Amino acid sequence: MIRALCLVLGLSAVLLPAGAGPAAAHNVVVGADLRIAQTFAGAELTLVIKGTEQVPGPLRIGVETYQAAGELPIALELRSVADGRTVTGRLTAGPGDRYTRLRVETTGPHELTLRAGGEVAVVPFRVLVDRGSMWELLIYGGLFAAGVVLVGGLLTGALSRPGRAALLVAGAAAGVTVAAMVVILEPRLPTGPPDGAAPTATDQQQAGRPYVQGRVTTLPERPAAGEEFTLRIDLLDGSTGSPVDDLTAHHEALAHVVVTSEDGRYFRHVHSLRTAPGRLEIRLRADRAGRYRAYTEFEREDSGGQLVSADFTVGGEAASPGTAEVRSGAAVTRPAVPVAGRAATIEVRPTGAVRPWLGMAGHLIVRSADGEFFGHVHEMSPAGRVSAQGLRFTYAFPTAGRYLAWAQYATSGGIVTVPFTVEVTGESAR
Ligand SMILES: [Cu+2]
Repeated sequence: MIRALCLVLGLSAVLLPAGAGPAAAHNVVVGADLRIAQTFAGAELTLVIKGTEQVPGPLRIGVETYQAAGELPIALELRSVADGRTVTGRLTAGPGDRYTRLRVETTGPHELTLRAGGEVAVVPFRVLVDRGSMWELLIYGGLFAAGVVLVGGLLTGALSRPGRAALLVAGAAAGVTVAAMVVILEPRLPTGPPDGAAPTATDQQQAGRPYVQGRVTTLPERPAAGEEFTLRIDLLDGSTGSPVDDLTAHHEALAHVVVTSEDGRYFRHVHSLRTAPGRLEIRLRADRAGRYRAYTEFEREDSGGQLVSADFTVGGEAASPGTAEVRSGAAVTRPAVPVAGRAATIEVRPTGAVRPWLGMAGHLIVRSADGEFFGHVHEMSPAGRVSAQGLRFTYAFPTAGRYLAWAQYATSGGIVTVPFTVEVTGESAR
């Protein structure tokens, strides 16, 4: 009997760590990493804030480089919103992953400021730590009680009072049973919010937050071909008009910005920097004059994804109208001429080992020839395990016509963009 109890105790000890699962929260998950893509001084980086288990304690902060622009020194400043306490550090982005540690003293809202190449980004996030649930107390409490009663039982047994010893052993068994049940059930039991979590959203917020009005401007107002300019996206709440500053990281970014020229020869998929509450900015350079369209994808907390698109003009010498570059064989569509409204498969053979980027193996960006329609499709194979056929995208083009498409993936050498065009036929053509 006692040997059997010891076995159960041993099993409980083995099961315990598995029971202490991470609690989910918006934007950050306790014990998990926050990953936010940022385009900094022409480099495509992903800022990583490692999940932490202990506060006060060190917070690991790093940058992973997907498209390098040489070595890029970054000054870091971490500020607690609650008490204003600030710590500073340094990182140099470059090939590979670079990490440093900054000490955090409190849980709750923080701001991480990054300064590099004359640009500044302020990333808001929350430091969350699991509070330890009441169920864990039950586990430890049950085991502790069992231990005490068991020792009592052994001593009583040694003093040859078998009746009382049996009673105490039964008590120990009850304690172990409670602990074991909680260990088994714990992943399914309710836990409180982690320490540092945002106040629970109101019912109204949970039903979805108001639509965002995007105001897109360029600085200068009319950029010149070949010169750097800033694309600014101001996000305003559709009902109050105040800045929208509750973007949640989706596909590893606060916002995904795609800029294409009217003819599709210019294509950039970049990750804007948050420069002020509700304000996103990205530096760009367009080499030819003409009309351009910027598509910005983002997601508010407790709300679905949203797309804001806006046109702007780049001045200078008028460029001769061109057509999107088509690399035959780089992308294969099945069927060769997709039918509107029916799923088609697009296969892209990568040039090297694929490295997951923005949380997945590949991205496909699709635009109608006139730019009015914009779609973003994801490769569905598990990260890091791309099939022999290469990257596979499944997509149903909405209407017949000509589409411009760009497949993107990352290798250790950088981000590869494969531009191609797709002619889509109408249902009746079959
Ligand atoms: Cu993106």
